[in-house]
This record gives sequence, C-alpha cells and structure tokens, in this order.
Amino acid sequence: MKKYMDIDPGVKYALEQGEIVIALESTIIAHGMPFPQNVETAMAVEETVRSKGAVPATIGIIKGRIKVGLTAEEIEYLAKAENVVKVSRRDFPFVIAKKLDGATTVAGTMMVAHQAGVPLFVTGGIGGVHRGAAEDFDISADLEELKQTDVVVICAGVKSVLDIGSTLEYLETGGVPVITYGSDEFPAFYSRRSGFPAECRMDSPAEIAELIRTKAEMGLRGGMLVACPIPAEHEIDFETIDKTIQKALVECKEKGITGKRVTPFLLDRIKELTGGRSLEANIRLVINNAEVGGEIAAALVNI
Ligand code: PSU
Ligand code: MN
Repeated sequence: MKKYMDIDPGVKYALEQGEIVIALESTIIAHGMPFPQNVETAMAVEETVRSKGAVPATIGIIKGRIKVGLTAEEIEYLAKAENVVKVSRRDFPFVIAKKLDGATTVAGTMMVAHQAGVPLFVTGGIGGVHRGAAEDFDISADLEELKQTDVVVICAGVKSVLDIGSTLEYLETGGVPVITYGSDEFPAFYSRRSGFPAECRMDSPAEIAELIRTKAEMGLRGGMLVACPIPAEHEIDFETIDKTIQKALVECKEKGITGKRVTPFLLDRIKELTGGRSLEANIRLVINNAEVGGEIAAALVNI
C-alpha cells in the first residue's frame, strides 16, 4: 500500500520522533455531516488532538493517492467535492486504480493508519450489525477490520440505527476488546445509555494505556474499541432518539436504499427530523472523543 500513500511531512517527522499520532477519518467529513459543519468539526477535532500534545492525521484519498495527514485545503476539498467515494476495505483498488477522490470509513482508515504506523484513531461512531441483518446480511466491514487490524478506535459507542446487542456479540466473537470509559453502560452514540452493560469499564486514560500496552506485549493481534459516552449536557435521551431512528429506518426501507448508502441516508434524515439537534450532539461527541484520545496518547508516551 505504501506505493500509493503520501505521508504528510509533519506526521512523518512525529512518527520518526516516537510521538503519538492519532488518525482521523474522512467519511464523517464527506458523508457524515453537511457543509460547513463538516469542515469546522474536522478542524476542531484536529485542534483538540493538538491541545493534548498529540499529532492528528486525517486520512483520505485525493485523485487516487492515499493521504495520511490531509491539509486544511484538502479537507475542505473533500468536504465540498461531488463524487467522493465512500471507501471501505473493498473499495481501495477501484478508487486508486481509477484515481478518484475517496473518504475513508472506520475500516478504511484503520487499514491506512496501521500501514503508516499510527496506533490510535478517533472517530464518532463505528458501523456495526444493522437491524434486520439476519435477513439482509448488512454487517459493516468496520467489524471485520476491528478483528484483524491492530489500531485502537476511540468512539462514542454504537447508535441504535444498528442492532447494538448483535454488534457487541459480533465483537465478542471476533475477539475485540471493548472498553467503556467511565460508565457501567455501553453508550449509544447520541445517548449515554444503551441498555447494554459495559463488560470492561475503565476510568482513566492511564488505565487504558496500560491495557493497550498489555495487549501488545501479549502479542494479541487485532483492534480494540474504546467507547466514550457523550457528555451528559449534549446527550439526546435514548427513547426520544430511538423513535426518530425507527422512523428514518422505515423511510430508508420504503425508498429502497441499501448497502453503503444506508448510513449516510439515516444520519441526514435523523438530522432533519431532530431539527439539527443530532448534528450538534454528533459534533460534541467527536470532540469529546478527541479529548479522550489525546489523553490516552499522552498516557501511552508516559509508560
Ligand atoms: N456513524 C456516524 N457517522 C459516520 C459513520 C458512521 O455517526 O460518518 C461512517 C463511518 O465512516 C463508518 C461508516 O465507518 O459510516 C460505516 O458505514 P457502513 O455501515 O456502510 O459500513
Ligand atoms: Mn453496510
């Protein structure tokens, strides 16, 4: 993959100096949020990572080149450009061979981060087992990537667009450690509660850094998930958002939307149905995750 990859000089220097670099994804920019909030959030997240002493590297594809550390201009370009392909593992050869623009998903970003030697990755939410997956097999490639690729993904849990219980079962089957930060309940993205207990709770970045080191020393491969509940002042109550999500899901089915278009459609529709409140929650939770990610990075440097 290195042949097709350009690492930003600042990111490269940080990696050479043994500083911790934190990967950030671009699907959230191109397909997860509208303009201009997508650019503002991407910049705020990078700034938050920097404020904690770590180095951000937003990952995306520009005209067939994989960029580790997009510039501000490139982020703005992907945020506005039409025809940006949503790139998960299976999409790389097509997008690169055809020299297209691409926004990497959690799976795609993990792949690139690992190749570049980046150990941490901050995002909003991961893909998972969709409701009704027993019939349509819609299970995100993010889960397969978490099974095999050694990157720690810091997120706000799994939104109830997905089947949260089945997603947790799938991660368990795949041998993926799932840590919940500071809560006894696994979070559901917009809400702190999901109804599912946190099997592994940790309360400090230092504890999480210790677990990351232990996993590495044991030679255990594959990814890891750190789920951070959205700050209480920004959360949307689980029952309220679940009703909205149910409505959006029915519309998605009625419109015959399938495959990779499902998640972007639902996010956009939920934003409309909540009058923008879900977008505000989404922005706040990503920034919160960046704070926690930055603190974990600092703790990793100190052990
Ligand atoms: N959840 C969000 N915002 C997003 C995504 C998920 O709240 O932008 C994106 C992530 O990039 C994730 C992808 O990896 O959607 C999952 O898509 P799919 O379900 O098609 O695998
Ligand atoms: Mn899918």
